[in-house]
Amino acid sequence: MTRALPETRIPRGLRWSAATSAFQIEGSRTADGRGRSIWDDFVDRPGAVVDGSTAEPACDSYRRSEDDIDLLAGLGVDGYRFSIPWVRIQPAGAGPANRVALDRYSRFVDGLLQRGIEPEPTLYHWELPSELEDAGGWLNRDTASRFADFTALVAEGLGDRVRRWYTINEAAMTTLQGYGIGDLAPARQLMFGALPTVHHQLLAHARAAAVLRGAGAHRVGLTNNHTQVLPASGSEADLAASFAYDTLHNRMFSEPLLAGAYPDIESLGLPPLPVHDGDLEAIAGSLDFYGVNFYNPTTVAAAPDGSPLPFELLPTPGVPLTGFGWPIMPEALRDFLVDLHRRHPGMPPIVIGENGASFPEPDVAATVEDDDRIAFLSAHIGAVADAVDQGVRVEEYTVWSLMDNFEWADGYTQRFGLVHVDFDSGVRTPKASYDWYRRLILDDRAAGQGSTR
Ligand code: GBH
Repeated sequence: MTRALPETRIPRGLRWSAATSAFQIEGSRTADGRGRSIWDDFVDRPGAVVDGSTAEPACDSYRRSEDDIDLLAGLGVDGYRFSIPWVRIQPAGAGPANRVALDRYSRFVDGLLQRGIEPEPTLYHWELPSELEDAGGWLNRDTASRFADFTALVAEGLGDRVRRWYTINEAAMTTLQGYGIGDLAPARQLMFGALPTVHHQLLAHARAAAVLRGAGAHRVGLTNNHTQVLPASGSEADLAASFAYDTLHNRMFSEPLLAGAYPDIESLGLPPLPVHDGDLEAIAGSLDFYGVNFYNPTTVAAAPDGSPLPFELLPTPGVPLTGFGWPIMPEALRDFLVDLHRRHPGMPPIVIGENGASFPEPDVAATVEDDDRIAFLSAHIGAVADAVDQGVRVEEYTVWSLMDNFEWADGYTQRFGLVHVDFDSGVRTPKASYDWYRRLILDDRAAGQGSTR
């Protein structure tokens, strides 16, 4: 059978990776003394997850990690972005390391290295220990210090072999959806009362980065979720609303890292962030790479009268949608990267920490032919190539996700994987996109032979 695959413009010289996060794939939520996190509390609350699923056993990856390594080796990626849950290492968020769990990740790191895959752990992919949430969670400045303690334990156990680290995944989602609106854990609805969590997460990142550097890490970064904001019209009201949304979703998280200061959120009528002397200096100098997780653009209009928010989010007109209903617009990724680089010309190299899409997949036979995912990834990799042509420095591209997994409040209803997972049997079946990505990586290596990477 011949299938027409899209021509992909490949940005040369990049590292190619795939990503997952622990809660979304591991299962075994009580194994080896694992403690409880805000996501255990979330999924155990009836009605919180749309399909009633509980991330158990998910992909069963805590036990099937050899299968995952085989898949990664077959794919031929340079690196694997996975996460190490705080509650497996410090079940109650403080105290000595749980050796059994730390040894398990140590063996996993060795397994990756033996197959030539660079381990790229994330230290916070949303699994805050429940005890720390009870003490205020990310509203509490002390959580940043606790995170540095946890980081020190992991660095002690793995720092001799792990060179690349991600600290915090998508602080914006935790602030806006976790503490602001409440559709992700810890499901609080504080609206703008959530804002201190921005600063405490960035501070946690900075403290962890210092610990990792002390332990000999070569590349330390974090990854932010970004969206390209598209004003619904050129009206002054829509432009002002777009500026407010861009500030809250993007710039509040990027500028302290890239410019050493928060944007002026007081001018939007918001309270100042709880910044102490020295914090901004620590945050600004903390990155070897800047992670961008990109899924879609966001169309923004002025808020209707009486709205509690200074903007309204609208569907993006004239573009196709993913299975999740997210607008597909690859050029928005190019424009985002070019704008960011133009505003911060001296910024560290960018890593695309996540990019991908869910599409409806009724059964295995149908799922393996996922041309829609291939088209999505191909167009977004092309958009990265366009940005690189315009002078943006990008060093790595990461597909979300290696395999179908537990999509948070959406349970098993959204499949993002290059590999199909049967959540009853645990069986993994590579999709067409897996083979496509494998060949893209091979092509790029062949094209780059003789040059230094
Ligand atoms: C990431 O979050 C997470 O890091 C990862 O764990 C998760 O599995 C993955 O992405 C897929 O969701 O309604 O059209 O305005 C993604 C953050 C926030 C990106 C919501 C898309 C809404 C699009 N997402 N956003 S739309």
